Amino acid sequence: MSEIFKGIDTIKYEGPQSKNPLSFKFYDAEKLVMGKPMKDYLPFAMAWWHNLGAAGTDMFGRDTADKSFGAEKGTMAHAKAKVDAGFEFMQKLGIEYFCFHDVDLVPEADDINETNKRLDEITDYILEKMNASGIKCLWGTANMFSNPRFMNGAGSTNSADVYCFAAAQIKKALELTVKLGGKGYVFWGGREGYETLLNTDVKFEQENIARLMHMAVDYGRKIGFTGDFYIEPKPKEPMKHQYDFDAATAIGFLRQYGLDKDFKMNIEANHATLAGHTFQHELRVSAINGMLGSIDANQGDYLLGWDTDEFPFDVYEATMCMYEVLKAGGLTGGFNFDAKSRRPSNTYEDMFESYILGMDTFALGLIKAAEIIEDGRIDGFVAQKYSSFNDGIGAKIVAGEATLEELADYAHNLKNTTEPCSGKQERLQGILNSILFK
Ligand code: XLS
Ligand code: CA
Ligand code: CA
Repeated sequence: MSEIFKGIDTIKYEGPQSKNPLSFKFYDAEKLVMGKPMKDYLPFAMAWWHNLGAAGTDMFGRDTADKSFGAEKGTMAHAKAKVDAGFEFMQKLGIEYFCFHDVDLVPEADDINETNKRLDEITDYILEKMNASGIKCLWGTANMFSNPRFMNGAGSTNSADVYCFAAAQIKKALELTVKLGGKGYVFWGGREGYETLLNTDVKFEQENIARLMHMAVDYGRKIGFTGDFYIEPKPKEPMKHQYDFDAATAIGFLRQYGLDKDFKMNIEANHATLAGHTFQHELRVSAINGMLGSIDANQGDYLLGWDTDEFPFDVYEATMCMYEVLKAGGLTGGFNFDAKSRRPSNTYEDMFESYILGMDTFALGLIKAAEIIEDGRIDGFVAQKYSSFNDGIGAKIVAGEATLEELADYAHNLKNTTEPCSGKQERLQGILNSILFK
């Protein structure tokens, strides 16, 4: 196997002063942050589909990048060339994980049995590469949205036959995830939703999705999958309305159908903003419900209303993300760059520079989030803000020992309305800036 990314060596940390575009400015794998090496906080993953598959096609134009990696597209030789390219790429960047959909790995055949044979063959090859390199699988998933049969949904389809096809794909993708030692298994419900309620039985569709997820959990546990199942919320696109709208909705669904013990959230930044939330909001909602599992690290564009899947460069967002992750005690999953280089960024060098940008952005976010926590002023302010609940009547409320009558009596005896303290938003934003730009 010959080198694919010729002229691009292993990417090294050179520090923020370096002018070398093919170097890390902030990601220094072994650097200690709050007592632990940076890489322990940041299990980065390569998204097979974007990095090795997406070549720039959009609604208005065809590929701009060459991702044939020297083989004819649509063949098993190409599937293998992608494996070679992917492992060389991850090794040169020091990325320890990858994520995949079934159909990212091999060209899908008309017959599902033939597709599965191809999947067996390619995962044997991937496993060899994993054993030789130490690279691991973060999560696997089944693509149940591209094939025309899923036009009315997979778990939410009207057709029992299509539902069975979805089950067959999940079964195989779970087997592959177990074979590759994946830490997680993702459900992203791209076509689980509706365009109009005129033709949709929402209750029936949601119950059927839950049934499919239960069967997936049962089968996964049976074949030795001990990791987390994830729902990846997204409010829309491709459907007008998707059932896993945001973290709160998905958590409610999981609890309603008794799936909450096996599932966590895979939060994607771009999906958060599509739902009208900040990335941090979705992480916080997941974390306080004990369901912060994994992250799809990308960003959207506030001027565009769709899922642009850009490489993250917004340090504010990355900092607040890492603040949430640190406060939650880390992730059981990792940081999957579900992101693609912009269409005109069409060279091999751009593939590397895109990942360098993403990894540096999260490294900087980690450094700054640790500084916020060590500084203590923001956490200190929040603790102080609620301090009236630390003793007296407040403590009684929190302990669940107060009655409504008692609180009313207490209020009636207060001479004046006491003022809640100032929210000090501007001061806190100033602190954030002073930590970010010191
Ligand atoms: C699409 C999703 C998808 C999931 C995995 O918007 O981000 O790529 O991450 O199916
Ligand atoms: Ca996306
Ligand atoms: Ca995603």
